[in-house]
Amino acid sequence: MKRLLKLISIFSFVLFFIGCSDEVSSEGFSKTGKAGDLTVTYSSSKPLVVGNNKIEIKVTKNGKPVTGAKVEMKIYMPEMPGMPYMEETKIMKESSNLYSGNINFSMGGTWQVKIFIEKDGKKYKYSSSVIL
Ligand SMILES: [Cu+2]
Repeated sequence: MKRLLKLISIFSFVLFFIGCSDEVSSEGFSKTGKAGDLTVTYSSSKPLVVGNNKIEIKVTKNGKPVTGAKVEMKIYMPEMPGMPYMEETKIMKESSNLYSGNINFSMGGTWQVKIFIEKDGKKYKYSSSVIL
């Protein structure tokens, strides 16, 4: 019994530290993935919150920034019991190799994220998700 208590206290101690280090590293937010042969990174200088978030999207091809593209970010949450389907779509504004805009996550939970990119008549889609 004593041993079990000791194990539990060590375990909660470790959890406490995992929790703390997570907070320290979540200074900002950033996720990267592929959309065809493009690399897409969407990020925020602050952790994502329920409400408004300034999102910056970087699009590169072979390490070089892709400029002059049409970049659209869509977030949505499927319908749930007692909660309707929610969606927001924003056309991101281009400036100094970044595409940015405000995204409003209207509630906590898992949001699906789609980033649509149109460049030289070609269409790309990056799929991701975030948990708030
Ligand atoms: Cu919801």
